[in-house]
Amino acid sequence: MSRKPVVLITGASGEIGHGLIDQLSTDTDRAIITLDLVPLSPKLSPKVRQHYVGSILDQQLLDRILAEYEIDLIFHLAAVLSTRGEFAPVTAHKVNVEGTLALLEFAQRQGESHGRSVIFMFPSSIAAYGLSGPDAKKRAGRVREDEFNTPTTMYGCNKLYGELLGAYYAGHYKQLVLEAPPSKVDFRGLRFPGLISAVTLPSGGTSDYAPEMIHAAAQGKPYASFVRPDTRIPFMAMPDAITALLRLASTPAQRLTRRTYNIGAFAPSAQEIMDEVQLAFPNAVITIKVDERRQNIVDSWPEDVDDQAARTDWGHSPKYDFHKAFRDYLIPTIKSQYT
Ligand code: AKB
Repeated sequence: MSRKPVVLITGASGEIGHGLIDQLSTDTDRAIITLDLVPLSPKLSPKVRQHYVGSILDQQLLDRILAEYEIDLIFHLAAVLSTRGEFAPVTAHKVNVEGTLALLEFAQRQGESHGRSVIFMFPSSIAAYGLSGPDAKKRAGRVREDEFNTPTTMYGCNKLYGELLGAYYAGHYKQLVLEAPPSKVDFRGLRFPGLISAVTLPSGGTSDYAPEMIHAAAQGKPYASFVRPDTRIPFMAMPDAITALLRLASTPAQRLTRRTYNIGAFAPSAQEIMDEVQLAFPNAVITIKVDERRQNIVDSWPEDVDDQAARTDWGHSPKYDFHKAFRDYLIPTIKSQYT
């Protein structure tokens, strides 16, 4: 039992969780507690105070955590991604919407119990956008947060609604109830581009062609890209995604002009990614086998995002551009991992 402030990470065993736990555990003042459907990897376990194996939809489990810990920062990473969500839309809605609602309510109750605001970090996605196809995408160029909010995937709809729910809890919670407790949720969302990690592979996403191509080449396995070579969406190296989460979480609330921010880094075409992978792994066998349905999803996401608000308000400044991400992070780390 601890009454010291702790950080809660849901979906901790996923891609972002790995990097986030590594980084957060270097801050010895704040213990980490985690929640996931599966146990944490042996490498991560020693870095957290307590790991709960269970579902974010398990109210009894959330009540137990509420009673045992004083939480003032939540990274709500648990989600069903865009490809998997199309095969199981009701499950995706349960996890992505009902799970987020349960966690927002949990944050409000935590805040009421200790009297301080709970910072609620929510990874949203470029899937919150919906453009009508490659031509519209080309015309739109770098999109701003409030444009084209007409997603076509269950995951995108869920993320966009998650942003709205967060803004509701932060700004209008029980607005008609006289003497209702004030909002205790300080909601902060980040619309992530496709993320590429050198140490883990994503599962169930539609931006997965980039990380899959790189990891396959490093292992000497052939890879068939499921998108056309001219497909372009924004990507980011995982260390920059972790930095962005931590930087936004630690920015004083009065500096923030939005609840959810775009963040970008680089926006290569699939062909440019293939060329870079081929350069690093000359024997790589990469072919194209377009999956029209997944292609349609990627074609509805923007070519790039306008992240000026994030740069101005809290200093978003990715360390890795496209070439640096490959040469200084992805290729050396992946090579050492597979050899
Ligand atoms: C996905 O492809 O579902 C995610 C995303 C872009 O949010 N990686």
